[in-house]
Amino acid sequence: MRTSEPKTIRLKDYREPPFLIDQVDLRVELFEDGARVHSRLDVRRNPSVQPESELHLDGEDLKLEEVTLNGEHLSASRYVVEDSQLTIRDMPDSAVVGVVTWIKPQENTRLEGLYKSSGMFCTQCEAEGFRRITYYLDRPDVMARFRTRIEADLKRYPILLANGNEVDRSPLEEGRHQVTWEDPFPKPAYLFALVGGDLVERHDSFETVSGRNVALRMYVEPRNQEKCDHALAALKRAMRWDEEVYGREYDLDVFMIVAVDDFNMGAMENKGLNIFNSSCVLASPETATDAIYDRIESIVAHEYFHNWSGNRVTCRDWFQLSLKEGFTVFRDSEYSADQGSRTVNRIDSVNMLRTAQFAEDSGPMAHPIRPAEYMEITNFYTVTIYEKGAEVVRMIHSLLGPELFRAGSDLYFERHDGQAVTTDDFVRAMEDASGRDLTQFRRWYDQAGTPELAIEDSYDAASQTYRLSISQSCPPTPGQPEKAPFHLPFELGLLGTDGQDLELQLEGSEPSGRSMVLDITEPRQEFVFTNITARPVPSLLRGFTAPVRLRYPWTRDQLMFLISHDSDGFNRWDASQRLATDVIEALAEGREAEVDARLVSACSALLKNDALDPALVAKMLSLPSLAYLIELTPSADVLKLHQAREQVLTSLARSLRDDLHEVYQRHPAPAAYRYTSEDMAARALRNMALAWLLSINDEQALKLARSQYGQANNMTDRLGALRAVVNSDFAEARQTLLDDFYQQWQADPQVVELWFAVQAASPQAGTLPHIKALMEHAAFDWKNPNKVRSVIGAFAGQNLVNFHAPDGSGYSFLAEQVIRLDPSNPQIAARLVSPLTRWKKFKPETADAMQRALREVMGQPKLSRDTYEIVSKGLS
Ligand code: B3K
Ligand code: ZN
Repeated sequence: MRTSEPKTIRLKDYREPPFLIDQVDLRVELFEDGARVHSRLDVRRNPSVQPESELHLDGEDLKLEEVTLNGEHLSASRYVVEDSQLTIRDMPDSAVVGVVTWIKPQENTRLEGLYKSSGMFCTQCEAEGFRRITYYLDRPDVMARFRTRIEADLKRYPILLANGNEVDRSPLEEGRHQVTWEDPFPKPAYLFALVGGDLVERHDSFETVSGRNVALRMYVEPRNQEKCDHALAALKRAMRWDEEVYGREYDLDVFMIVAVDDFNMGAMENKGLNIFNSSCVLASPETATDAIYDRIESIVAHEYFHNWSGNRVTCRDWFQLSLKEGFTVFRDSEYSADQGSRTVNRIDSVNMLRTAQFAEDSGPMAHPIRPAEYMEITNFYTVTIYEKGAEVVRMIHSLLGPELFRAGSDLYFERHDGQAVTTDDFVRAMEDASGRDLTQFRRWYDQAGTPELAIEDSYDAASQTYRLSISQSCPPTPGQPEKAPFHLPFELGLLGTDGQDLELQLEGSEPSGRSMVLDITEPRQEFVFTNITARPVPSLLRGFTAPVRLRYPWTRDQLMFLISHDSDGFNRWDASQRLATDVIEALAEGREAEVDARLVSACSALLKNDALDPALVAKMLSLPSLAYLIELTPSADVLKLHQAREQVLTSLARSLRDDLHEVYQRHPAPAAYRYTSEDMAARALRNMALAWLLSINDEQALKLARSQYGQANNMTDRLGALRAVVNSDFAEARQTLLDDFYQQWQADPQVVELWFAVQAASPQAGTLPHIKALMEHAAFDWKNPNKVRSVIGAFAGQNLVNFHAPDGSGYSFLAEQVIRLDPSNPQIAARLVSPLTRWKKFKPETADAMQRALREVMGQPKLSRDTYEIVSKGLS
């Protein structure tokens, strides 16, 4: 166990910084054994706070070589160096503070600060990485202009990049050179970036709405130069979209994207110099699946959108993280919705929210989108801050409507340009522009937990009225036993007996169309609809207008009816999921022995339905994931749920075998790969049919899979065939294809990661001994987060039936890996351990074994702050 508990940082303790920094001049010398950072900071006292005589600069893992004040060496009595700070005594009102530090990027396995990834230098400074480069006021409310001069060996590192515009370059002695960059926009240090490497450059350009020409450049390792087209095309689409939808124009002369293989997360929005995990930016039809194409589209847009929502207007402190992340996720998901099918896009987001965020919100790490406290901020880059944060912004959008929302965002950007602000400033701009009062709505920012809406209804034939009552409650979360009611928009429709939407008229009001948005604010509200001639089927929470759980006693016939008729595509899908969930739960609990024929007929009708968007059909046919089923079940028995789900899958596949073959034939692969909604939907249906057929060991489907695998001109089809075979009982074919795949793609790390994940996530192939064997494989690399995620992360996060093996072996395995990883990369270790913290969801024996594994981690003498926070909260 750690000897001391890490300090808890609290929002209520926030104070303005006692000093400000206007200008930063950096000179970074890159060498093979380390880097020397010369920094000159123009520091002045913050006029709006009580003067302090000491200047405290943050620093971590730095070797201090020199301190100067206004160019004079500082005597040792004037400063103190401690573990995590440099203190300068008797600080004048303003001064140039000079600091020289020596750091070791080569040994930086945490991948925070300046580090090396496959031979290139790169940085990651959010949230608190800059303090690992030099001593600084490393907090987002200190915004400065940066000038960065990078010096390195010309041959090894011909490309030297930093934020802003290039202002100077020249050769130096001993085969070295320097490039100097200047960023005219004041920014917090977390947006600082630097890159040095031997990279190839792909050029493009973009003309902004006001006619300025922006150079777009993408820097990658030479072997990846053919994999840039999609990201560059997505970038240009995103730049145009932000001009059109938000009136936001890009502000520098150049926008750069760099791909690096070793990266703790997806990408980083550094000003003018976005750095991406290779797996989130590089793609070609042969190497990337449709899902990866979509992911790249949305992450490129997300990072670009941060230029306004995050960079020009940034966060005052890290408690405000959702200010930039929630808003930017909302922006990127609307962007993606505008590129393809809005409904399918919404389904994907909600699926993720209900599986991962609802689980977080009901677990020990539950926190509001503006948390009140943290030990390690890196642990708070969560699905709550991001995805629930985006849902909260979406609710403001629904409550205000698109025009007033746009007026609000215009006001927000205009009012706060160049400032570091709070979520409250964001809501206030929305209020001021719209005239709406969002006082009660603000509770979404400080109450954690997923609200539950219980719906009751009754129909009165005599008065032709339909009554709907909506009651809300929210379960307690750590530190918040009681919750006040939320303000939320609730869209609904009523389906008449013919399946058409009825005209909606609330008692005492004018008719309001065939779908309406109710304002929910009270613990219980009742709505009476008039002129309803027969009992309707309600279509509730259309488009998922609020991140809540819905309770309504749907009958299976009502769900069947919604599946066939609901005019809201999202709710059609939702009904299909509720029907399948109900059938699976009944089997798992032993209430039913056979799969309800109604589910079979609903799926059969879907397979034959030509009128619906095939992409929606594919989503409706996908059974709820095991993770989602667990999330819905108190005291979950994983094996029973898995078996029930498999029973449904195989019984559907057996009953619909001919239809599935027919669907497969009806969607042949076109000659060339196209990234279009239409082709992607066809691929989704084709690969789903294949997977279903292989789940019943259909020999004919195995032939189809082999030939699809061999002939595919794209990775979606190749991997789809491989995955279907890997998950089947055809053990020999599985091995043959896996070996072949590795042979063919071993030189491409991104594809090898897919190869790892397909095995690690497979209930069939991914048994614990096999996972251990994968970790011994030559391509596995402990230092590369993508490899760790694609084997250990995929096992614990996606291969739930093996991870939750009844003997607890999955848990102790995970604990062991977390312990091993924690000293070198605590951020990844802390992420990896979280599945164990969900123990309360499971039946008692399972919960006990999971806690034992957590205690094993907790017993380690030198646990990082990151892992300590997750594990200690996870045990409470
Ligand atoms: N802002 C970064 C995330 C940084 C995570 C630091 N641990 C990427 C993004 O959300 O755009
Ligand atoms: Zn972001």
